[in-house]
Amino acid sequence: MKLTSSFASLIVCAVTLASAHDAHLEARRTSSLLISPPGLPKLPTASAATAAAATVGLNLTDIQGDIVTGMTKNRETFLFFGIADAPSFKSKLRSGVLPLITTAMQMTKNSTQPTTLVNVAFSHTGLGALNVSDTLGDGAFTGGQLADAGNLGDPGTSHWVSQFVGTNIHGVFLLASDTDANVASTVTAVTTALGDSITQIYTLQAAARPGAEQGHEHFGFLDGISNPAIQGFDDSPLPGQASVPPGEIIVGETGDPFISQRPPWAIGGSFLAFRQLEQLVPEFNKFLTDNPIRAPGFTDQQGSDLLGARMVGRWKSGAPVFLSPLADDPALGADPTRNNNFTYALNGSSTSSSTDQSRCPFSAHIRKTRPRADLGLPENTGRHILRGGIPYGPEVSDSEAASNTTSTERGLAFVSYQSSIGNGFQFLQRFWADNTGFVEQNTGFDPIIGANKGANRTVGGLDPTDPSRTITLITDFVVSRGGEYFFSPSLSALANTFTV
Ligand code: N7H
Repeated sequence: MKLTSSFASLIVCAVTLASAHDAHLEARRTSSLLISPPGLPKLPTASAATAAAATVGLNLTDIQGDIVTGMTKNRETFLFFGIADAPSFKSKLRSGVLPLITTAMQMTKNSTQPTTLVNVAFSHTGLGALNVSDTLGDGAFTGGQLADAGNLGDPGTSHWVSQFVGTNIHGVFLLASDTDANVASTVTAVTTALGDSITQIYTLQAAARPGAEQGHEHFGFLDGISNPAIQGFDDSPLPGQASVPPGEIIVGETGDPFISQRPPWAIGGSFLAFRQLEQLVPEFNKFLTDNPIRAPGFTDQQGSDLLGARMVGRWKSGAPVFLSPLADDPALGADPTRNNNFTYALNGSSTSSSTDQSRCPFSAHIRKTRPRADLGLPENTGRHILRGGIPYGPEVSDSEAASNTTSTERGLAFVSYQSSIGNGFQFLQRFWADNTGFVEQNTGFDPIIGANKGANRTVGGLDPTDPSRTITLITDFVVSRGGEYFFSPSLSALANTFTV
Protein backbone atom coordinates (compact mmCIF):
# COMPACT_ATOMS: atom_id res chain seq x y z
CA MET A 1 0.00 0.00 0.00
CA LYS A 2 2.80 2.35 0.98
CA LEU A 3 4.67 1.51 -2.19
CA THR A 4 1.59 2.18 -4.26
CA SER A 5 1.01 5.58 -2.72
CA SER A 6 4.63 6.66 -3.26
CA PHE A 7 4.32 5.42 -6.80
CA ALA A 8 1.13 7.46 -7.18
CA SER A 9 2.80 10.58 -5.83
CA LEU A 10 5.71 10.00 -8.17
CA ILE A 11 3.28 9.93 -11.06
CA VAL A 12 1.59 13.11 -9.84
CA CYS A 13 4.99 14.73 -9.53
CA ALA A 14 6.01 13.60 -13.01
CA VAL A 15 2.75 14.84 -14.48
CA THR A 16 3.15 18.19 -12.72
CA LEU A 17 6.71 18.54 -13.98
CA ALA A 18 5.68 17.54 -17.48
CA SER A 19 2.86 20.05 -17.59
CA ALA A 20 5.11 22.82 -16.25
CA HIS A 21 7.58 21.92 -18.99
CA ASP A 22 4.83 21.80 -21.60
CA ALA A 23 3.45 25.11 -20.37
CA HIS A 24 6.85 26.59 -21.09
CA LEU A 25 7.09 25.04 -24.53
CA GLU A 26 3.44 25.14 -25.48
CA ALA A 27 2.40 27.11 -28.52
CA ARG A 28 1.55 30.50 -27.08
CA ARG A 29 1.80 32.59 -30.20
CA THR A 30 0.10 32.64 -33.55
CA SER A 31 1.93 35.76 -34.70
CA SER A 32 5.55 36.76 -34.32
CA LEU A 33 6.74 39.03 -31.54
CA LEU A 34 9.01 40.62 -34.16
CA ILE A 35 8.29 43.19 -36.84
CA SER A 36 8.91 42.31 -40.47
CA PRO A 37 9.23 45.48 -42.54
CA PRO A 38 9.73 44.83 -46.24
CA GLY A 39 13.40 44.88 -47.15
CA LEU A 40 14.74 43.15 -44.05
CA PRO A 41 16.00 39.56 -44.06
CA LYS A 42 13.78 37.00 -42.34
CA LEU A 43 14.93 34.46 -39.81
CA PRO A 44 15.37 30.97 -41.28
CA THR A 45 12.55 28.50 -40.74
CA ALA A 46 12.95 26.05 -37.89
CA SER A 47 13.66 23.19 -40.28
CA ALA A 48 16.20 25.21 -42.28
CA ALA A 49 17.94 26.29 -39.07
CA THR A 50 17.95 22.71 -37.78
CA ALA A 51 19.48 21.45 -41.01
CA ALA A 52 22.07 24.24 -41.02
CA ALA A 53 22.99 23.62 -37.39
CA ALA A 54 23.61 19.95 -38.08
CA THR A 55 26.31 20.80 -40.61
CA VAL A 56 28.52 22.64 -38.10
CA GLY A 57 27.23 21.25 -34.83
CA LEU A 58 25.72 24.50 -33.57
CA ASN A 59 23.40 23.95 -30.61
CA LEU A 60 20.59 26.40 -31.32
CA THR A 61 18.66 25.36 -28.24
CA ASP A 62 21.63 26.45 -26.10
CA ILE A 63 22.29 29.87 -27.69
CA GLN A 64 20.31 32.88 -26.47
CA GLY A 65 17.76 34.07 -29.01
CA ASP A 66 18.56 37.76 -29.19
CA ILE A 67 22.00 36.96 -30.60
CA VAL A 68 20.48 35.86 -33.92
CA THR A 69 17.33 37.96 -34.05
CA GLY A 70 18.64 41.15 -35.68
CA MET A 71 16.96 44.55 -35.78
CA THR A 72 13.35 43.41 -35.78
CA LYS A 73 12.31 43.96 -32.19
CA ASN A 74 9.03 45.78 -31.73
CA ARG A 75 9.09 46.77 -28.06
CA GLU A 76 12.15 46.20 -25.90
CA THR A 77 13.22 47.05 -22.38
CA PHE A 78 16.84 46.95 -21.29
CA LEU A 79 17.10 46.45 -17.55
CA PHE A 80 20.60 47.09 -16.20
CA PHE A 81 21.15 45.64 -12.77
CA GLY A 82 23.65 45.08 -10.00
CA ILE A 83 23.91 41.84 -8.07
CA ALA A 84 23.22 42.62 -4.41
CA ASP A 85 23.35 39.09 -3.02
CA ALA A 86 25.15 36.58 -5.20
CA PRO A 87 23.98 33.28 -3.60
CA SER A 88 20.38 34.46 -3.56
CA PHE A 89 20.68 35.79 -7.13
CA LYS A 90 22.02 32.46 -8.35
CA SER A 91 19.23 30.41 -6.84
CA LYS A 92 16.49 32.83 -7.90
CA LEU A 93 17.90 33.14 -11.42
CA ARG A 94 17.94 29.37 -11.66
CA SER A 95 14.44 28.74 -10.38
CA GLY A 96 12.59 31.87 -11.53
CA VAL A 97 14.27 33.24 -14.63
CA LEU A 98 16.22 30.47 -16.35
CA PRO A 99 13.00 28.80 -17.56
CA LEU A 100 12.10 32.08 -19.29
CA ILE A 101 15.35 32.53 -21.21
CA THR A 102 14.61 32.39 -24.91
CA THR A 103 16.76 30.36 -27.28
CA ALA A 104 17.80 30.96 -30.88
CA MET A 105 15.76 27.94 -31.96
CA GLN A 106 12.61 29.23 -30.30
CA MET A 107 12.78 32.44 -32.33
CA THR A 108 12.56 30.60 -35.67
CA LYS A 109 8.87 29.74 -35.35
CA ASN A 110 5.93 31.85 -34.19
CA SER A 111 4.49 28.94 -32.25
CA THR A 112 7.66 28.44 -30.23
CA GLN A 113 8.33 32.09 -29.58
CA PRO A 114 7.50 33.08 -26.03
CA THR A 115 5.13 35.89 -25.12
CA THR A 116 8.21 37.96 -24.36
CA LEU A 117 11.80 37.24 -25.36
CA VAL A 118 13.96 37.21 -22.24
CA ASN A 119 17.74 37.24 -22.52
CA VAL A 120 20.44 38.05 -20.00
CA ALA A 121 24.09 39.07 -20.27
CA PHE A 122 26.78 39.89 -17.71
CA SER A 123 29.54 42.49 -17.57
CA HIS A 124 33.06 41.64 -16.48
CA THR A 125 32.32 42.98 -12.99
CA GLY A 126 29.15 40.87 -13.03
CA LEU A 127 31.22 37.73 -13.62
CA GLY A 128 33.36 38.80 -10.67
CA ALA A 129 30.29 39.27 -8.46
CA LEU A 130 29.26 35.71 -9.33
CA ASN A 131 32.73 34.31 -8.70
CA VAL A 132 33.12 33.31 -12.33
CA SER A 133 36.82 33.95 -12.53
CA ASP A 134 37.85 32.44 -15.89
CA THR A 135 39.38 34.84 -18.36
CA LEU A 136 37.23 35.04 -21.45
CA GLY A 137 40.00 36.20 -23.76
CA ASP A 138 38.53 39.60 -24.62
CA GLY A 139 40.44 42.64 -23.41
CA ALA A 140 37.72 45.18 -24.21
CA PHE A 141 35.19 43.15 -22.23
CA THR A 142 37.57 42.79 -19.29
CA GLY A 143 38.33 46.52 -19.24
CA GLY A 144 34.67 47.54 -19.56
CA GLN A 145 33.27 50.24 -21.82
CA LEU A 146 34.05 53.14 -19.53
CA ALA A 147 37.77 52.44 -19.93
CA ASP A 148 37.21 52.28 -23.70
CA ALA A 149 35.46 55.66 -24.08
CA GLY A 150 38.59 57.38 -25.40
CA ASN A 151 39.31 54.61 -27.91
CA LEU A 152 35.78 54.97 -29.26
CA GLY A 153 36.17 58.73 -29.83
CA ASP A 154 33.79 59.80 -27.06
CA PRO A 155 34.51 63.32 -25.77
CA GLY A 156 35.01 62.08 -22.21
CA THR A 157 31.98 60.90 -20.30
CA SER A 158 30.21 64.18 -19.60
CA HIS A 159 27.42 63.13 -22.01
CA TRP A 160 27.21 59.61 -20.61
CA VAL A 161 24.15 58.44 -18.74
CA SER A 162 25.46 58.67 -15.19
CA GLN A 163 24.68 55.02 -14.41
CA PHE A 164 27.10 53.90 -17.14
CA VAL A 165 29.93 55.91 -15.58
CA GLY A 166 31.43 53.33 -13.26
CA THR A 167 31.54 49.58 -13.16
CA ASN A 168 28.47 48.92 -11.02
CA ILE A 169 26.38 47.39 -13.76
CA HIS A 170 26.71 43.64 -13.42
CA GLY A 171 24.26 42.58 -16.05
CA VAL A 172 21.41 43.43 -18.37
CA PHE A 173 18.10 41.77 -19.08
CA LEU A 174 16.76 42.25 -22.59
CA LEU A 175 12.99 41.82 -22.75
CA ALA A 176 11.25 42.13 -26.10
CA SER A 177 7.71 41.58 -27.30
CA ASP A 178 5.03 42.97 -29.59
CA THR A 179 3.18 44.95 -26.93
CA ASP A 180 4.24 47.22 -24.08
CA ALA A 181 1.92 45.27 -21.78
CA ASN A 182 3.69 41.96 -22.50
CA VAL A 183 7.09 43.53 -21.87
CA ALA A 184 5.88 45.20 -18.68
CA SER A 185 4.38 42.02 -17.25
CA THR A 186 7.55 40.06 -18.01
CA VAL A 187 9.70 42.79 -16.45
CA THR A 188 7.54 42.41 -13.34
CA ALA A 189 7.87 38.61 -13.46
CA VAL A 190 11.67 38.79 -13.71
CA THR A 191 12.16 41.49 -11.06
CA THR A 192 9.71 39.79 -8.69
CA ALA A 193 11.48 36.48 -9.14
CA LEU A 194 14.85 38.08 -8.35
CA GLY A 195 13.56 40.29 -5.53
CA ASP A 196 16.26 41.88 -3.39
CA SER A 197 19.02 39.82 -4.94
CA ILE A 198 19.44 42.58 -7.54
CA THR A 199 19.39 46.35 -7.57
CA GLN A 200 17.79 47.91 -10.63
CA ILE A 201 20.33 50.48 -11.77
CA TYR A 202 18.94 51.80 -15.04
CA THR A 203 16.14 50.99 -17.46
CA LEU A 204 15.84 51.99 -21.11
CA GLN A 205 12.57 51.43 -22.92
CA ALA A 206 12.79 51.22 -26.69
CA ALA A 207 10.29 50.72 -29.49
CA ALA A 208 10.06 50.42 -33.24
CA ARG A 209 8.89 53.68 -34.76
CA PRO A 210 5.18 53.96 -35.62
CA GLY A 211 3.32 53.39 -38.90
CA ALA A 212 5.28 53.64 -42.12
CA GLU A 213 8.45 54.42 -40.14
CA GLN A 214 8.45 50.95 -38.60
CA GLY A 215 11.92 49.48 -39.14
CA HIS A 216 13.42 52.92 -39.79
CA GLU A 217 15.78 54.52 -37.32
CA HIS A 218 15.17 58.09 -36.14
CA PHE A 219 16.98 59.85 -39.02
CA GLY A 220 14.42 58.08 -41.22
CA PHE A 221 16.52 55.33 -42.85
CA LEU A 222 15.45 51.69 -43.01
CA ASP A 223 17.81 49.83 -40.69
CA GLY A 224 18.70 46.20 -40.17
CA ILE A 225 18.88 45.33 -43.87
CA SER A 226 22.43 44.09 -43.82
CA ASN A 227 23.32 41.64 -41.09
CA PRO A 228 25.54 38.64 -41.73
CA ALA A 229 24.02 35.17 -42.09
CA ILE A 230 25.64 32.91 -39.49
CA GLN A 231 26.70 29.59 -41.01
CA GLY A 232 25.01 26.87 -39.00
CA PHE A 233 21.95 29.02 -38.41
CA ASP A 234 21.15 30.52 -41.78
CA ASP A 235 22.79 28.70 -44.68
CA SER A 236 20.76 30.50 -47.36
CA PRO A 237 22.16 34.02 -47.40
CA LEU A 238 20.38 36.59 -49.51
CA PRO A 239 22.25 38.02 -52.50
CA GLY A 240 24.99 40.28 -51.13
CA GLN A 241 24.50 39.17 -47.54
CA ALA A 242 27.76 38.21 -45.84
CA SER A 243 27.91 34.55 -44.82
CA VAL A 244 30.19 34.22 -41.81
CA PRO A 245 31.55 31.24 -39.91
CA PRO A 246 29.63 30.82 -36.66
CA GLY A 247 32.73 31.68 -34.63
CA GLU A 248 32.75 35.22 -35.94
CA ILE A 249 29.67 35.87 -33.83
CA ILE A 250 29.47 32.93 -31.40
CA VAL A 251 32.30 32.26 -28.99
CA GLY A 252 34.06 28.90 -29.16
CA GLU A 253 32.61 27.92 -32.53
CA THR A 254 34.40 27.31 -35.83
CA GLY A 255 36.05 30.54 -36.92
CA ASP A 256 36.42 32.08 -33.46
CA PRO A 257 39.97 33.50 -33.69
CA PHE A 258 40.42 33.20 -29.92
CA ILE A 259 38.94 29.73 -29.59
CA SER A 260 41.96 28.41 -27.67
CA GLN A 261 41.54 31.05 -24.96
CA ARG A 262 37.91 30.25 -24.14
CA PRO A 263 36.86 28.26 -21.09
CA PRO A 264 34.58 25.37 -22.15
CA TRP A 265 31.49 26.95 -20.60
CA ALA A 266 31.86 30.05 -22.82
CA ILE A 267 31.07 28.05 -25.97
CA GLY A 268 27.74 29.17 -27.42
CA GLY A 269 27.95 32.62 -25.87
CA SER A 270 28.55 35.97 -27.53
CA PHE A 271 29.88 39.37 -26.50
CA LEU A 272 27.22 42.07 -26.49
CA ALA A 273 28.29 45.69 -27.02
CA PHE A 274 25.56 48.01 -25.80
CA ARG A 275 25.62 51.73 -26.60
CA GLN A 276 22.95 54.32 -25.96
CA LEU A 277 23.43 56.56 -29.00
CA GLU A 278 21.43 59.77 -28.95
CA GLN A 279 20.43 61.12 -32.36
CA LEU A 280 20.01 64.84 -32.91
CA VAL A 281 17.35 64.50 -35.57
CA PRO A 282 16.17 68.13 -36.02
CA GLU A 283 19.81 69.23 -36.15
CA PHE A 284 20.61 66.52 -38.74
CA ASN A 285 17.65 67.60 -40.86
CA LYS A 286 18.69 71.26 -40.62
CA PHE A 287 22.20 70.36 -41.78
CA LEU A 288 20.76 68.56 -44.83
CA THR A 289 18.44 71.49 -45.58
CA ASP A 290 21.30 73.99 -45.36
CA ASN A 291 23.74 72.00 -47.51
CA PRO A 292 21.96 70.51 -50.51
CA ILE A 293 24.15 68.93 -53.17
CA ARG A 294 24.01 71.35 -56.10
CA ALA A 295 23.71 68.83 -58.89
CA PRO A 296 22.45 69.93 -62.31
CA GLY A 297 18.64 69.79 -62.47
CA PHE A 298 18.27 69.03 -58.76
CA THR A 299 15.83 70.90 -56.54
CA ASP A 300 17.11 71.88 -53.08
CA GLN A 301 15.03 69.09 -51.58
CA GLN A 302 16.56 66.53 -53.97
CA GLY A 303 20.02 67.86 -53.15
CA SER A 304 19.39 67.54 -49.42
CA ASP A 305 18.02 64.03 -49.81
CA LEU A 306 21.07 63.07 -51.87
CA LEU A 307 23.43 64.43 -49.21
CA GLY A 308 21.67 62.39 -46.49
CA ALA A 309 21.68 59.26 -48.63
CA ARG A 310 25.39 59.61 -49.39
CA MET A 311 26.17 60.08 -45.69
CA VAL A 312 24.46 56.77 -44.92
CA GLY A 313 25.13 54.91 -48.20
CA ARG A 314 21.43 54.14 -48.53
CA TRP A 315 18.29 56.13 -49.22
CA LYS A 316 15.60 56.27 -46.59
CA SER A 317 13.80 53.35 -48.26
CA GLY A 318 16.93 51.23 -47.83
CA ALA A 319 17.91 51.37 -51.52
CA PRO A 320 21.74 51.49 -51.69
CA VAL A 321 23.19 54.59 -53.35
CA PHE A 322 25.69 52.34 -55.11
CA LEU A 323 22.81 50.79 -57.10
CA SER A 324 20.64 53.91 -57.27
CA PRO A 325 23.03 56.87 -57.12
CA LEU A 326 20.78 59.82 -57.89
CA ALA A 327 17.32 59.15 -56.52
CA ASP A 328 15.60 56.86 -54.06
CA ASP A 329 14.10 53.66 -55.46
CA PRO A 330 11.56 52.41 -52.91
CA ALA A 331 10.92 49.17 -54.80
CA LEU A 332 14.64 48.38 -54.60
CA GLY A 333 14.72 49.29 -50.91
CA ALA A 334 11.84 46.94 -50.16
CA ASP A 335 13.31 43.98 -52.04
CA PRO A 336 15.63 41.93 -49.81
CA THR A 337 16.85 39.95 -52.82
CA ARG A 338 18.25 43.12 -54.43
CA ASN A 339 18.82 45.76 -51.73
CA ASN A 340 22.06 44.23 -50.44
CA ASN A 341 23.34 42.87 -53.73
CA PHE A 342 26.34 45.08 -54.45
CA THR A 343 30.04 45.12 -53.59
CA TYR A 344 31.27 48.66 -54.50
CA ALA A 345 33.09 47.01 -57.43
CA LEU A 346 31.83 47.10 -60.99
CA ASN A 347 31.43 44.36 -63.57
CA GLY A 348 32.02 41.47 -61.20
CA SER A 349 35.50 42.67 -60.28
CA SER A 350 36.90 41.50 -56.94
CA THR A 351 38.22 44.95 -56.08
CA SER A 352 36.61 48.36 -56.19
CA SER A 353 38.02 51.55 -57.70
CA SER A 354 40.26 53.43 -55.26
CA THR A 355 39.22 56.79 -56.71
CA ASP A 356 35.63 56.59 -57.96
CA GLN A 357 33.09 57.85 -55.43
CA SER A 358 30.45 58.79 -57.98
CA ARG A 359 28.03 56.13 -56.78
CA CYS A 360 28.95 55.94 -53.09
CA PRO A 361 31.44 57.92 -51.00
CA PHE A 362 34.16 55.99 -49.21
CA SER A 363 32.98 57.76 -46.06
CA ALA A 364 29.35 56.54 -46.25
CA HIS A 365 28.34 54.87 -42.99
CA ILE A 366 27.63 51.47 -44.51
CA ARG A 367 30.83 51.54 -46.59
CA LYS A 368 32.98 52.45 -43.56
CA THR A 369 31.44 49.69 -41.46
CA ARG A 370 31.43 47.02 -44.19
CA PRO A 371 33.79 47.94 -47.00
CA ARG A 372 32.97 44.85 -49.10
CA ALA A 373 35.19 44.87 -52.26
CA ASP A 374 37.22 47.82 -50.95
CA LEU A 375 39.19 45.22 -49.01
CA GLY A 376 38.93 42.68 -51.81
CA LEU A 377 36.61 39.77 -52.44
CA PRO A 378 35.76 37.17 -51.29
CA GLU A 379 34.90 39.05 -48.15
CA ASN A 380 36.65 37.49 -45.18
CA THR A 381 37.50 40.45 -42.99
CA GLY A 382 36.55 38.81 -39.70
CA ARG A 383 34.99 42.16 -38.76
CA HIS A 384 31.30 41.36 -38.98
CA ILE A 385 28.88 42.10 -36.20
CA LEU A 386 25.29 40.99 -35.71
CA ARG A 387 23.32 44.16 -35.02
CA GLY A 388 20.27 43.84 -32.80
CA GLY A 389 19.46 47.43 -31.79
CA ILE A 390 16.17 49.30 -31.69
CA PRO A 391 15.16 52.99 -31.62
CA TYR A 392 14.27 54.65 -28.33
CA GLY A 393 12.58 57.94 -27.53
CA PRO A 394 9.61 59.77 -29.05
CA GLU A 395 9.01 61.04 -32.55
CA VAL A 396 10.25 64.58 -33.29
CA SER A 397 7.67 67.07 -32.04
CA ASP A 398 6.41 70.02 -34.08
CA SER A 399 8.24 72.44 -31.82
CA GLU A 400 11.51 70.55 -32.12
CA ALA A 401 11.16 70.50 -35.92
CA ALA A 402 10.32 74.21 -35.99
CA SER A 403 13.26 75.16 -33.77
CA ASN A 404 15.70 72.68 -35.37
CA THR A 405 16.62 71.71 -31.83
CA THR A 406 16.27 68.50 -29.88
CA SER A 407 14.47 68.92 -26.59
CA THR A 408 13.60 65.30 -25.79
CA GLU A 409 16.18 62.57 -26.13
CA ARG A 410 15.78 59.95 -28.85
CA GLY A 411 18.24 57.64 -30.52
CA LEU A 412 19.35 54.10 -31.08
CA ALA A 413 19.74 51.51 -28.35
CA PHE A 414 22.67 49.99 -30.21
CA VAL A 415 23.32 46.30 -29.67
CA SER A 416 25.94 44.26 -31.46
CA TYR A 417 26.98 40.66 -30.98
CA GLN A 418 30.40 39.35 -31.93
CA SER A 419 32.90 36.76 -30.71
CA SER A 420 35.46 39.52 -30.14
CA ILE A 421 34.66 43.12 -29.24
CA GLY A 422 38.15 44.08 -30.37
CA ASN A 423 37.50 42.61 -33.83
CA GLY A 424 33.87 43.67 -33.98
CA PHE A 425 32.20 46.77 -32.51
CA GLN A 426 35.36 48.37 -31.15
CA PHE A 427 37.28 47.83 -34.37
CA LEU A 428 34.51 49.21 -36.58
CA GLN A 429 34.14 52.32 -34.45
CA ARG A 430 37.81 52.97 -33.75
CA PHE A 431 39.73 51.84 -36.81
CA TRP A 432 37.16 52.31 -39.54
CA ALA A 433 34.48 54.91 -38.62
CA ASP A 434 36.85 57.23 -36.69
CA ASN A 435 39.86 56.70 -38.97
CA THR A 436 40.07 59.52 -41.54
CA GLY A 437 42.48 57.47 -43.67
CA PHE A 438 40.12 54.52 -44.06
CA VAL A 439 39.30 53.16 -46.60
CA GLU A 440 41.26 55.59 -48.77
CA GLN A 441 43.33 58.66 -47.96
CA ASN A 442 41.16 61.71 -47.24
CA THR A 443 38.07 59.58 -46.68
CA GLY A 444 37.46 61.46 -43.46
CA PHE A 445 35.14 60.40 -40.67
CA ASP A 446 32.00 58.32 -40.99
CA PRO A 447 29.52 61.24 -40.98
CA ILE A 448 26.93 59.24 -39.01
CA ILE A 449 28.87 57.55 -36.20
CA GLY A 450 32.44 58.80 -36.67
CA ALA A 451 33.62 60.51 -33.50
CA ASN A 452 36.47 62.94 -32.92
CA LYS A 453 36.21 63.44 -29.15
CA GLY A 454 33.78 66.28 -29.73
CA ALA A 455 35.99 68.20 -32.19
CA ASN A 456 34.91 69.00 -35.76
CA ARG A 457 34.84 66.11 -38.20
CA THR A 458 36.01 66.32 -41.80
CA VAL A 459 34.22 64.12 -44.31
CA GLY A 460 35.30 63.52 -47.89
CA GLY A 461 33.47 62.41 -51.00
CA LEU A 462 29.95 63.49 -50.07
CA ASP A 463 29.56 65.84 -53.05
CA PRO A 464 29.47 63.81 -56.27
CA THR A 465 29.86 66.99 -58.32
CA ASP A 466 33.21 67.63 -56.61
CA PRO A 467 34.52 64.49 -54.89
CA SER A 468 37.65 66.33 -53.73
CA ARG A 469 35.49 68.66 -51.63
CA THR A 470 35.74 68.13 -47.89
CA ILE A 471 32.77 68.97 -45.72
CA THR A 472 33.41 69.86 -42.08
CA LEU A 473 30.75 68.75 -39.63
CA ILE A 474 30.62 70.92 -36.54
CA THR A 475 27.85 68.91 -34.91
CA ASP A 476 27.91 65.26 -33.85
CA PHE A 477 24.48 64.11 -34.96
CA VAL A 478 25.03 60.91 -32.99
CA VAL A 479 26.08 61.51 -29.40
CA SER A 480 27.38 58.70 -27.24
CA ARG A 481 25.51 58.40 -23.96
CA GLY A 482 27.76 55.50 -22.99
CA GLY A 483 27.08 51.85 -22.45
CA GLU A 484 28.73 48.66 -21.32
CA TYR A 485 30.21 45.46 -22.67
CA PHE A 486 28.53 42.18 -21.72
CA PHE A 487 28.82 38.46 -22.29
CA SER A 488 25.63 36.63 -23.22
CA PRO A 489 26.20 33.04 -22.05
CA SER A 490 24.66 29.87 -23.40
CA LEU A 491 21.73 28.39 -21.50
CA SER A 492 23.88 25.51 -20.29
CA ALA A 493 26.46 27.98 -18.95
CA LEU A 494 23.68 29.83 -17.16
CA ALA A 495 22.54 26.55 -15.61
CA ASN A 496 25.94 25.05 -14.81
CA THR A 497 28.29 27.96 -14.24
CA PHE A 498 26.29 31.09 -13.41
CA THR A 499 23.74 29.68 -11.01
CA VAL A 500 25.71 27.20 -8.93
FE1 N7H B 1 24.83 51.60 -38.46
N1 N7H B 1 21.83 55.11 -39.76
O1 N7H B 1 20.70 55.37 -39.62
O2 N7H B 1 22.52 55.84 -40.46
N2 N7H B 1 23.43 51.77 -39.93
N3 N7H B 1 23.98 53.15 -37.48
N4 N7H B 1 26.15 51.32 -36.92
N5 N7H B 1 25.61 50.00 -39.40
C1 N7H B 1 23.28 50.93 -41.01
O3 N7H B 1 22.36 48.16 -44.03
C2 N7H B 1 22.99 53.99 -37.92
C3 N7H B 1 26.19 52.03 -35.76
C4 N7H B 1 26.73 49.26 -38.99
O4 N7H B 1 26.53 45.56 -44.03
C5 N7H B 1 22.21 51.40 -41.83
O5 N7H B 1 21.20 47.46 -42.31
C6 N7H B 1 22.70 54.95 -36.88
C7 N7H B 1 27.35 51.65 -34.99
C8 N7H B 1 26.95 48.17 -39.90
O6 N7H B 1 26.55 47.17 -45.47
C9 N7H B 1 21.72 52.53 -41.26
C10 N7H B 1 23.51 54.66 -35.81
C11 N7H B 1 27.99 50.68 -35.72
C12 N7H B 1 25.96 48.27 -40.86
C13 N7H B 1 22.50 52.80 -40.06
C14 N7H B 1 24.31 53.52 -36.19
C15 N7H B 1 27.21 50.47 -36.92
C16 N7H B 1 25.14 49.41 -40.54
C17 N7H B 1 21.75 50.79 -43.15
C18 N7H B 1 23.63 55.31 -34.48
C19 N7H B 1 29.26 49.93 -35.40
C20 N7H B 1 25.76 47.33 -42.05
C21 N7H B 1 20.84 49.63 -42.99
C22 N7H B 1 22.71 56.09 -33.96
C23 N7H B 1 30.27 50.44 -34.74
C24 N7H B 1 26.66 47.73 -43.20
C25 N7H B 1 21.52 48.31 -43.13
C26 N7H B 1 26.57 46.72 -44.33
C27 N7H B 1 24.06 49.82 -41.27
C28 N7H B 1 22.43 53.93 -39.24
C29 N7H B 1 25.26 52.97 -35.38
C30 N7H B 1 27.51 49.54 -37.90
C31 N7H B 1 20.54 53.32 -41.81
C32 N7H B 1 21.72 56.09 -36.94
C33 N7H B 1 27.75 52.22 -33.63
C34 N7H B 1 28.04 47.11 -39.79
